[in-house]
Amino acid sequence: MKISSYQPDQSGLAYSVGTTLDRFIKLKQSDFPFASGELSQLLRDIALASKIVNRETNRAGLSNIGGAFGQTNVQGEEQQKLDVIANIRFIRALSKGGEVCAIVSEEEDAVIDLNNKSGKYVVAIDPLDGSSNIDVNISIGTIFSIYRRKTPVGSPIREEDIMQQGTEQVASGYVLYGSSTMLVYTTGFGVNGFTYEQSLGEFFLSHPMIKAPESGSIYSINEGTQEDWNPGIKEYIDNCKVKKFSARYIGSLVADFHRNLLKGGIYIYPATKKNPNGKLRLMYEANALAFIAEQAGAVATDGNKRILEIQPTSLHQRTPLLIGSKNMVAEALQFSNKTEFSTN
Ligand code: FDP
Repeated sequence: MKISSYQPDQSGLAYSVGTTLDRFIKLKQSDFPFASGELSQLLRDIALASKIVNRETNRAGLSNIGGAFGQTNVQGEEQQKLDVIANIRFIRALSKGGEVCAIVSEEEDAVIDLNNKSGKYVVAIDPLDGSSNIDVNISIGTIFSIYRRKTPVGSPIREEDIMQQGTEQVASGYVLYGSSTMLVYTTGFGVNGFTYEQSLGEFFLSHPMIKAPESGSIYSINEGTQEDWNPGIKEYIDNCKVKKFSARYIGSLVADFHRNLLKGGIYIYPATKKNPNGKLRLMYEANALAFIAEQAGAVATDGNKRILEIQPTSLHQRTPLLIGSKNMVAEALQFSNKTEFSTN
């Protein structure tokens, strides 16, 4: 019997499809000194649910799942059918996996206790962000944060398991359902992005070790609300215009954040008269993106404080958010610090 050792193909006829998310997660499991594979499985559960949500969003115009659901969520916002579907899909995936004990979701008033005796992790999730863009074929996203519970595994869930600062996240990420679908995540060892290959049904590593440019020339803010901003923010944006920066605002946080992360830019959702504490939610929007931003060399603040160090006091707490390239956020703060932001 002849045995020859494996030689990678040199013909160039069959290009390599690259590293799948599953393989990458497995390779990186050893980054955690006491990893037993649960966090890896949890990330895979999220990826699976995101593939299903991707399928639903892709055919939303064809099936009867577009439009409003006819109910409002806890923040009084009208729920879209796809908001509800995504919420069900993610909660189902997380409850079946066995790694999660509790879930905080934008679509749920209360913490969901999964009554899972072996679950070590708490997940905070915005199942479908940017939902006002669903019906008009514009990018939307999913945002998630993962925490390790503080109290012993198997004991009843307590407030301290849920109300953790962003610095305690063990992983966070987002899925962008855009011109291509991407999953970007961090476990505190850099940020990696994966693009979904529809025909193979797999995410492949496409953006290894993302680094945010330190400066940029894109600013993203809803300028329609400018009469309600503090004067410092208005001055900063006026200054962006003097510098002939580009205004880019999709109105889907994930999409606006992702573009600025790759190209260099700043996203601002300030305190306004209508939303004196900002509009975005600390626990399942700002914290997750702040962790990613910092891991990529960018920064995130509420105007006074690092986002990751804000102590949450309620599940659906809002926060002003300035996030993006280091130098741009620093400059925005110089302008905005002339007046105060509110954080509670
Ligand atoms: P949406 O209300 O459509 O879900 O998370 C809230 C969010 O979208 C962000 O994705 C988006 O950046 C922002 O609100 C848009 O708010 P405005 O319409 O006030 O600009």
